[in-house]
Amino acid sequence: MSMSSLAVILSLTLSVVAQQQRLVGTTLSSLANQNVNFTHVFAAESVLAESWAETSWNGLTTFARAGPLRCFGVESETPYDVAVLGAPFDTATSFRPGARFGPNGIRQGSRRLGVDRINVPMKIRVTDHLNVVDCGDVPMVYTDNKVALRQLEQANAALLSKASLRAYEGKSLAKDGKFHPRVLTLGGDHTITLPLLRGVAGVYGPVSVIHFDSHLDTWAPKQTEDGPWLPDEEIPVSHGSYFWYAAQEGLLAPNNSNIHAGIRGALSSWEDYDNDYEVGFVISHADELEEIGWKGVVQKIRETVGDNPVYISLDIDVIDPGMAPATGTPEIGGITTREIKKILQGLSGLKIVGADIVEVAPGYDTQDEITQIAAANIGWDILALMAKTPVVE
Ligand SMILES: *[C@@H]1O[C@H](CO)[C@@H](O)[C@H](O)[C@H]1NC(C)=O
Ligand SMILES: *[C@@H]1O[C@H](CO)[C@@H](O)[C@H](O)[C@H]1NC(C)=O
Ligand SMILES: [Mn+2]
Repeated sequence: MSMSSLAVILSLTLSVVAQQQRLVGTTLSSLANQNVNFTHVFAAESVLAESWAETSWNGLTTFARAGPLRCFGVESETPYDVAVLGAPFDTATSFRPGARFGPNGIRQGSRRLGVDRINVPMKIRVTDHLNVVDCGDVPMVYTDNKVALRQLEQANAALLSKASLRAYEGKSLAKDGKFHPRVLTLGGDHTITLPLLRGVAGVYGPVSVIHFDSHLDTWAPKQTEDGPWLPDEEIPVSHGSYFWYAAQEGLLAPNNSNIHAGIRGALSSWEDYDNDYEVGFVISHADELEEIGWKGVVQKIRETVGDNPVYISLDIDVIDPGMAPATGTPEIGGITTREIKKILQGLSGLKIVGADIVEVAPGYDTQDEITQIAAANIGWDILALMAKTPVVE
């Protein structure tokens, strides 16, 4: 085909398109009510009121379209059952940073989910059982980790100290016998789990932790590895040592009733395993999934935590980097998103007092948001677990 005939076809095509656009424009503007009053159309009593925030890309972006709430501000008196809380903190990571953008990345990944939609494998609709709100992100300073972690600790404690919207038959697991909201925190690097555990332990006493991760995170702070630091300098908590501090503070349930699942990171020394046991954990390695399957992992987890109150902490690097590349310290040989869903389904009936999803660093994600979508769906499944089982003795 010659260049000139190509040009003719192109100009004809363009003029047809332009004509169609004019037609469509005319039809729409002649049909549309030019004076739509949005306040009226979306008023509380209107059938459209709910849909303002409940389609996938309209309204405010919250976690799985949970209602946005200014939990620390003018709406702090409004009761709820679960608060989703962002912890935008990444200044204690050992390798690539970026998890401060994790909370909004996970929210973005959750836009096709809904707390009011049926989770088919879990056989539940969260909003039939729980009122979930999204509190937005806690302000955490970027210049002083101690202050930042204290900010999160106080914000989390403020949420946990309230009474939840719903109360249940039977005795609450909380030390004060009352029913409190549960918090699902979106990280942030893994260091945030320390202040969060202080919160749940304050309400329930020591908790059994189910820790999904490719790394142990129970290492004692070391001058050589966490820095290097100069002699005599205080070594601050990092995303590899927060469980060591949690054990020192008595936040973890005793008798090795805490478990890591998905472990596969390299060690500096075989003694790391002795240290890990002393901190209070048992281990399910990623590669044993091949032999024992997801059912075997579930059995090991359930035997470990028994009937204790449970805190779930999930580092997105537990998932294989092929399915979740956007994280600070990726490790190959991870578990699949299908496996994590089966394992979470197997935890049905456990008394989940709180949870976090951490180490999502959206800057390293693919354009299709694969990691953020994986993290969001995991959060949605954890909400389903919370909906299934109230925190009752
Ligand atoms: C729009 O609707 C609201 C709520 O019904 C009403 O209060 C308001 O007066 C309306 N505004 C106009 C310009 O009609
Ligand atoms: C821990 O184990 C010891 C020894 O088996 C036992 O005496 C103790 O009651 C256990 N503690 C808890 C909280 O289960
Ligand atoms: Mn990790």
